[in-house]
Amino acid sequence: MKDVLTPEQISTYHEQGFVAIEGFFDAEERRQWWEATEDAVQRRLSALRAGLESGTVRKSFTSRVKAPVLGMLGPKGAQTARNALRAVLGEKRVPKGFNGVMNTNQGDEDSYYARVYIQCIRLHAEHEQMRKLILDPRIGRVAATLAGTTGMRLYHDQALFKPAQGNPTAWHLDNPFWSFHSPKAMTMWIALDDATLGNGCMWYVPGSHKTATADKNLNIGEDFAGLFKMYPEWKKIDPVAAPCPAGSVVFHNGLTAHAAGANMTNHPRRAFAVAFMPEGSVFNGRQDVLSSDYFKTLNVGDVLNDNEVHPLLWRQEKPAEPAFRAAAGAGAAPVARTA
Ligand SMILES: O=C(O)CCC(=O)C(=O)O
Repeated sequence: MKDVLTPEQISTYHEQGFVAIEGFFDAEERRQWWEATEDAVQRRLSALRAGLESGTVRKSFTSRVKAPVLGMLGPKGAQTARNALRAVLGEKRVPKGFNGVMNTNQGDEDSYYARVYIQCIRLHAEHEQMRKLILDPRIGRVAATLAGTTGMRLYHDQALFKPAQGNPTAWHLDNPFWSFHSPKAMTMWIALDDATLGNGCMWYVPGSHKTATADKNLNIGEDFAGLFKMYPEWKKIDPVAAPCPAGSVVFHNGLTAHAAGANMTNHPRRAFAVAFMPEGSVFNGRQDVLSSDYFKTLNVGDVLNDNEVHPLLWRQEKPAEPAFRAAAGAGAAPVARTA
């Protein structure tokens, strides 16, 4: 893993609001990400199919972004679905983040949003190998260093598989959807396949994170460019594409405007996104991806520090007291610790 950042990468991230790192994962790491994600997604979709067939899951759809979109039939239905999920996943325990929604947008596979991408969220909570990959502290350290924070938590994670001939991903911002607001919120988008101009690579409006606000955002739906009605000043900025080979990643600020084109090819464009929350972030009242059980326990202003829901990925050790090389005597340079 290319987990040592250059000063140029850090300054590009702050100036442009995104930075692409080609070959971030080596061939073996890329294989592990690909296999684990594919397995986790297939298990989730099997659980969904089982739920639909047994009638415990209601067929529904929504264009709301990044949200669990399958409503269950009340608490009893949720319990049945938990059991269905346990049966499929062979799990002893269903994680706290699961409250009866299937955490996927495939409830109605013919809906527009279901054809933007197959979205399966919170895979770290139910798939051991995914958990290991996502919670790798080197990733947390890179994210924290780029964002300029002393600690990073996982906000959520999601597979985003744009199907063959899939719809484009409309222009939007990430952080305004989330349950906390922070100018240091961030997403790492991992290309599991080569991401090209033809199959729906990411696009960005450079510098847009500097003028975006938490109260103006657009749901990912059929209005592809509606965000520019809210931020007409961005029409003057040329969007930049970020095509990249499989194994590359793009980090983007949670306030940077981004989109992906349609998949014009006959093959899926598979990606995985990790959403980061700076340590110390507080609840803003939005439920977003939080389970209803957990959501009910929160008050606006609470620090989101439940390790089961938002695992701490990395925290900078307390900077040491200025240390001096013993032998060097007075006037020696302090030994600096950096993130
Ligand atoms: O993969 C896509 O099409 C969109 C990804 C995205 O919007 C994100 O990761 O924030």
